[in-house]
Amino acid sequence: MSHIAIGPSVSKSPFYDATVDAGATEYTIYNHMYMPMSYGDPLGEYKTLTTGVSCWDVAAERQVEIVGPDAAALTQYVSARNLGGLRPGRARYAPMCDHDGCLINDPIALCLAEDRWWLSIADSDMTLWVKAIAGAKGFDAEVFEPDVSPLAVQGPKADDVCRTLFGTELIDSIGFFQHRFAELEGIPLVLCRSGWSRQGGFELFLTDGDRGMELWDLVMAAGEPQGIAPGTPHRMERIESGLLSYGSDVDPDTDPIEAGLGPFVNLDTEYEFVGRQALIARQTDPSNRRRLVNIDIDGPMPAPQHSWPASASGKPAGRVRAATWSPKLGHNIGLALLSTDAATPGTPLTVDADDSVLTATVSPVPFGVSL
Ligand code: THG
Repeated sequence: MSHIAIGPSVSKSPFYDATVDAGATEYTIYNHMYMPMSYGDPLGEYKTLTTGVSCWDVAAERQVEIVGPDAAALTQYVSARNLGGLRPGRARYAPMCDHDGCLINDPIALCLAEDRWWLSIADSDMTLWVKAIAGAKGFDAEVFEPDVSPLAVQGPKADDVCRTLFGTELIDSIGFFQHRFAELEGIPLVLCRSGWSRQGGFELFLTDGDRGMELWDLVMAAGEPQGIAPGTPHRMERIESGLLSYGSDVDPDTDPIEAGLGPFVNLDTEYEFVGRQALIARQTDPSNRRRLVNIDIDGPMPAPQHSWPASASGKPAGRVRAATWSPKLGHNIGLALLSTDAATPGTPLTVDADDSVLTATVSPVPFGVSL
């Protein structure tokens, strides 16, 4: 069997050795970095995440730091969401588009200070993009990738663990998508109530990459009474919860509204942002528009390694972009990017899943809302 070579062009996170010691069995490459995907027990890890608390190395969620007099204006110009009123200590989910109105990343924008912002990115090279936009448009701001590595503490017991670490007063004063500069035994970090699950919790944005092992050990020790275990962003939970995975769920010609991110995009703004005009034009041309929908899949299925073609009434309808077993529903579910006529609830689909043919049905409402 062939393996992917471990080489210097892909970097290791400050928590990498801790994840190896903790028994990570699978890594993916995300933002040119190894990111743990599994510790070998998907259902056990799902249970820990949904009933207890788990600790994730998500250092591969890199930051684009934007600093300077035009930092706020530049961050707004590259964001399809209105960031007006976003004050220091607050964050907002802010999809980014190219000039064709297509989604190129779906970061969380964190306002650290009026003139200092982070875009906490999904898997695409946004430092290059924002730097290029800044240079081409003459924004007075520095754009770079800082030494910042998020460690996520997620699950219904995450608050308890974080109270042990940071104190009840601080933890209970931080609302959803709010953040504070904090320290843990002298380890500098930004503490944010966020994370890629709907189970609640925090992300600890470590700002000194030499201290990853120390931070990991502190979190694991503090979480012992709650039975904290190492985990990873979890495919089952995130599909059940309706959280978008930019790299998996969309293709390069998908706009944020097709991807279901309409509520996080503002087209009626008085200012320009990259892709605004194109996005408006796409809305007025419904002919080839698509929609990312949830589907229920009948019976067993092979493990998906890439997207699968789907058809409705014998005609090509789009592709199944992601699929998983749902512990909550007790059957397989997925996300399909379909032409709008095939995307109506109840539409029966035939899915060409490698060597097997599956049947599926478009679900009535997004899982994130219904479950
Ligand atoms: N945390 C951090 N960086 C990240 C992610 C993260 N970068 C990559 C990826 N995840 C970015 N994508 C998302 C997608 C969804 C959410 C966060 C990041 C999310 N969405 C909520 C929702 O859809 O309900 C809240 C949106 C809102 O109310 O604004 O949390 O997880 N650091």
